[in-house]
Amino acid sequence: MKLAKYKETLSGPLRQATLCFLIKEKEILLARKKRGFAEGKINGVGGKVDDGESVEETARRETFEEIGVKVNSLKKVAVLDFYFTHNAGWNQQVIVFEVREWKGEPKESEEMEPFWFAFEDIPYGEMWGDDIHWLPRVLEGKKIKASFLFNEKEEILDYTVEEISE
Ligand code: 6OG
Repeated sequence: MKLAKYKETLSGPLRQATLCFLIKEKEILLARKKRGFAEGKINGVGGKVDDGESVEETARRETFEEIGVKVNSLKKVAVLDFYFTHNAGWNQQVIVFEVREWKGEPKESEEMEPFWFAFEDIPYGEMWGDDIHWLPRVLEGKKIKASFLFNEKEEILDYTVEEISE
């Protein structure tokens, strides 16, 4: 199945979620998800946008809930559209932010266990399969727009990745 064909089967906009990566020098904060959707995977921190919330508000709320850190400034670095052939309920648009200024030390919560990784040691094998296709470019300072179609084994069937100037 190709992305274009799959998208023809959908109606209405994607629900939105956020994803934040704290960065200090050449290290990135990633966290192991302890429960729910994608349990066991390593990812940035974030979650679904609630009704009436801006994506920036969601990013701040989720980062505080998941790792106890207050975000000072957010920079939008990517917009990722995810589609799942077997479960359209998981389809979502994820707005990715880089965070370089925050208050507090990242700490474990019921949902997330955070760790710092050097950029060259990012554990892509334990992350969502899309990450290797865009995160390295974001860490080089690029802004990315991408779409991914996954099958029931969470394998990528089709994807597009482009750099944007916005
Ligand atoms: P909750 O449903 O737990 O929020 N997310 C993804 N992140 C990456 N890197 N790849 C994906 O490929 C993703 N799908 C979702 C968005 C889910 C969190 O996981 C992110 C949210 O931060 C499919 O509330």
